Amino acid sequence: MKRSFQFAAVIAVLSGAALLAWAQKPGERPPPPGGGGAKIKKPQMSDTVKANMYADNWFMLYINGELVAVDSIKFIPHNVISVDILPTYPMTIAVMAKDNADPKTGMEYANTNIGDAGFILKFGDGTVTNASWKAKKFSWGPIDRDIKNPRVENLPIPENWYAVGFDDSSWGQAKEYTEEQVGPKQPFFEHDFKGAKFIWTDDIELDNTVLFRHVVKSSPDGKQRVDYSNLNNVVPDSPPKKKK
Ligand SMILES: [Ca+2]
Ligand SMILES: [Ca+2]
Repeated sequence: MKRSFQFAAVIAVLSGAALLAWAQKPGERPPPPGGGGAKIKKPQMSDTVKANMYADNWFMLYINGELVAVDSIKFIPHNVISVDILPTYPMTIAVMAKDNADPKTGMEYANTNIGDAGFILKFGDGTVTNASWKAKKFSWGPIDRDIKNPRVENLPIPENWYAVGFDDSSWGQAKEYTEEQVGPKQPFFEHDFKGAKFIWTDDIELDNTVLFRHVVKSSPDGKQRVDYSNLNNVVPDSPPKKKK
């Protein structure tokens, strides 16, 4: 009797130590705000927000270093890309946007036209494009608007331009353009872009490949949201049953 009691006590101490070790696993993120413990609820669609983007003519979007959306139409018709995202803050948004342009001449429609550009974004948490975004041109032309002898200039796209830690401190600010200047097509008016501004670099006609970056420090709508970014390392409420 006494021996089995001692045995149970040893087991209890051992499992207590194991639990402590598990709870203090190095590198583990602190519990999510409001979570209060190791367990967090599974994210629901109500935890997501809608991300609406419109580009003249094309874009790709990264959030916190991960590719989230690619414009499915390279040129025309002008379309809206609308996807669900699970926001976490701080949120680093990085966008590559391209006006349709021949890489050798910077012109479009068989080198007959200097096309114009534009990009606008709105997330359901209130994140919008405006002049607070960073911007830099990487391909522009035709230089001096010379359409008889069109030339373009290019800068190499930096590696990891979309990474959270990328240094954009030398970049300029995005320039805002009016709806009249960009002239968005019908799909734009069928989606929520209220409060967002069209942006581009300084020359909306000649700058043909541009990068934008923006950091959203906390949710613009002030809503408290659970950080699900480490979800795959968290034990869910009900783990999937193992096959016997
Ligand atoms: Ca252009
Ligand atoms: Ca265009």
